[in-house]
Amino acid sequence: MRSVLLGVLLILPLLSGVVVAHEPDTFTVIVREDRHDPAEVNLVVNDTVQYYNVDSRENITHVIGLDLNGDDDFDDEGEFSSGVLHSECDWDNDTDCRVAWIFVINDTALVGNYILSDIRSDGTQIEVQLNIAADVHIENAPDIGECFGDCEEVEEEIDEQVSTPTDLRKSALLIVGTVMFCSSIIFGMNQINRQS
Ligand SMILES: [Ca+2]
Ligand SMILES: [Ca+2]
Repeated sequence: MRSVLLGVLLILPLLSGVVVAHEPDTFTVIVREDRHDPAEVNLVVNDTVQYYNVDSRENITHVIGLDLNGDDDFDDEGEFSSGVLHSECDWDNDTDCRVAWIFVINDTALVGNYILSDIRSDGTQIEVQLNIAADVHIENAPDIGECFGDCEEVEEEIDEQVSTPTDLRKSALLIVGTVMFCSSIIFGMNQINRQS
């Protein structure tokens, strides 16, 4: 049992090494009065993008998001947004005020190419691009059921482990039967010896 456990423990790092994960990155977009720098961002799932508003025009705020139905808001099904982004905040008096949208791409359902809208409080808007790719890097993964590494030994160990009570009972019966058979032969031979 112990050796089986050890075998499994030795195999686990091998299996986990098959899928090579992408190191999460963080991208920064500067939201300006007339444009975003950069205007297009390419991400992989688990990355983060942060949109910083530096448009310091008085009383002008930005809301960036996905407006799927083009009605100039972000409250419809499947839409998402930054919320209102100010260029500066007085956090002592307004803890909800935001100057940046930190968007963590932590869901594979977000994979896709999006045209986001940056809608300003003066009614103007621009479009920017956000491309999110799946984080899939499978390298030389064996087919299901295929062996890799030193698996012959492990299979034997697993076979040992999966001996069922029925198998054990059969073995016990076989041993008892053999012993009885041998005993009867010895007994019979003794009888023959005595008679002769
Ligand atoms: Ca909408
Ligand atoms: Ca709407």
